[in-house]
Amino acid sequence: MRMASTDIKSVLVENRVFPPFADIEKNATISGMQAYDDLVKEAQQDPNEFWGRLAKEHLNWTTPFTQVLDESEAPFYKWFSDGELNVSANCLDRHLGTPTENKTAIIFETDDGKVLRVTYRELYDRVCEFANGLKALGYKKGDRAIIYLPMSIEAVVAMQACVRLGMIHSVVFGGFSSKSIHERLVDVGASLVITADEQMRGGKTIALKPAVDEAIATGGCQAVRHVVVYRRTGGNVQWHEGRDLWMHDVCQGQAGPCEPVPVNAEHPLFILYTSGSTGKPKGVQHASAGYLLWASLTVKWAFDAKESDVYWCTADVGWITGHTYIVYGPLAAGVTQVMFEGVPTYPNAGRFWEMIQRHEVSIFYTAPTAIRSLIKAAEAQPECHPRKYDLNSLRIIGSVGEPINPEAWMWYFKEVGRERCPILDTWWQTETGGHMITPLPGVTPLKPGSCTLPLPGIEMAIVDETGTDVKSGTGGFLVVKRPWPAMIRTIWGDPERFKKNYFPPEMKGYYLAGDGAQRDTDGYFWIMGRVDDVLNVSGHRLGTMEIESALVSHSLVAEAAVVGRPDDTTGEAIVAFVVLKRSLPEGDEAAKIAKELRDWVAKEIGPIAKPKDIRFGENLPKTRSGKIMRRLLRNVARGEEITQDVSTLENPTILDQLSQSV
Ligand code: 6R9
Repeated sequence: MRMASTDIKSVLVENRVFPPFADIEKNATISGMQAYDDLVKEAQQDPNEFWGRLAKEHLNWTTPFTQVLDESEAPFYKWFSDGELNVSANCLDRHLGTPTENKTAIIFETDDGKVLRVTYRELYDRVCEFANGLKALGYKKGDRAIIYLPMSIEAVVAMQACVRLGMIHSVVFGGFSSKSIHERLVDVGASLVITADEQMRGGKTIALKPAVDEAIATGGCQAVRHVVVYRRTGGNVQWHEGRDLWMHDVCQGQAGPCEPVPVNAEHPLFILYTSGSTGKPKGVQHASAGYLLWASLTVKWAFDAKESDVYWCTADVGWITGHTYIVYGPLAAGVTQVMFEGVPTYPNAGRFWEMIQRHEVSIFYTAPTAIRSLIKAAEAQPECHPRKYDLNSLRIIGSVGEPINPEAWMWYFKEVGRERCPILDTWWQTETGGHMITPLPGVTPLKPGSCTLPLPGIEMAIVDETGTDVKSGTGGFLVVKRPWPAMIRTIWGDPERFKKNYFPPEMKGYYLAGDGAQRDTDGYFWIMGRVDDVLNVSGHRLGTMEIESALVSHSLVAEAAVVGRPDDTTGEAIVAFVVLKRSLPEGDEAAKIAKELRDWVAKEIGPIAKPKDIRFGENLPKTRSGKIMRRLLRNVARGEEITQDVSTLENPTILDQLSQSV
């Protein structure tokens, strides 16, 4: 593991503090520092009592639990494990017969600006209809479904319908390639795939079904019985009779209630793949009750969601943020939310602000990468500047996915939040299920660039390589000292990797997050970025090893090393150092091969994994034992002066070669 020590200088000299706004504090669910401290104390004094109380208050159980936390097989923790419930019933059925029943659940805006609305009642009806259809096809509790859908009400319906039957879904982001779908299909042993003909993004049509067809044709997917296709555009698709079914045909004649299947609290709710430092992406497995408890609780605590709020999370349902903060948390909390099919820059870079104005959004949650690109766009096209729009409806604005630099934070605060909306810089991960460190709008004084303080019940710490707490102001590894209900349960099919990765022996039983962090004298957390070989490009997690394996699987490539380089817009950019099996290419030839390799990576993993910069060399810098000197390559990628000893290099001229961009 490496400690990231760069890129944080600007945040460490940050000393502005913004106290909570009185109007927000007055009405907040958790109001005032005393209320926060009381909850923190309650959780510390008796965690079982604390979590047990919340699980009773916020979830509907078909069989109540009698035990809160079971540590007998740590780190395979179990929560509420003799209780039973259904997650879909906790998102939909619970609102029937209440005023929420006829409230709008989702305001869906298409890429080309059409607006569709469903109430909680209508969403319930649609989920039941589709779940009945799946049941009629023989799907049942425990079966796995791969979902490869665009942002749509149908995506929510598909996920909720699976969960209603006790099925386990694994959503694959629409930007991933057929190869990525194939890996996940085989790994989860899916018997069902739910996809669409095509998706619409930024005025363009992008086919989805061919990637599924290709993935299944690759082989090893005998378990797949059906491919259910949502007709989004009506574009041409190849049809496999007997296997492929239209979603509307599956729903045909299936109207009426569908009994939610009660499952054990620990029943896997979903598997979501994320990149790790080694090998293939890992299937993060979440459990039903603990995850949903935290999803709905953090919507109430952190977003302070109220009856009258219009909430909008701009993430895609293919990522954890879309799972927790679109599909599960807001529905369980009965919130009205906006959901968006398209991209922030179409038809122009004012789209987000225009949508906030149109739908009177009061809680807005997006990623630093989007903010940074919209800052640039606003400079280039003044008509798209947020100041041109009426953003008075906003009350709370949030950020997730990567560190938000103080400059971007200030712009977001001033230009979008108009200096009257708190920014929630929420730190969390696919593995944590929901927010872990975040300001609370009615409690926490804000410091630009800091995610501030842990939520009540979450025991965060920063430790050294022996698992010992470090002093404030010293960098170290971010860990969670006590289990929490929404934590990852295991890596699907690989419990050993789960233990090794997240609970290494030197960490004394703490959960190791994989991020470096520091705490200041107020106890505020400052995240410094990953300490493993995981890159964060536009908020997307990518393993350097994954990209390297994709590169070396190309017939021209002998060896490849991938590192990250800071980037103004995407946070980090991918730089690939490549040794070809042939002689060193030059000029047009080098450019041609670089393009071919970029397209190759897009095909192997997905366009998000395309290296921004490819550098060719006759060799890579290696230690005497043959290890690639990644730290040196990181310096080269950043164009930094090389200060370390390179005398052991066989051929120092390769550093000059590798400094040249194609
Ligand atoms: C929710 C999500 C997790 C990694 C995490 C960290 C980075 C997320 C952050 C942040 C600084 C924040 N990260 N939120 N870094 N400040 N507010 O993004 O999950 O895709 O699993 O990524 O993202 O490095 O370890 P995931």
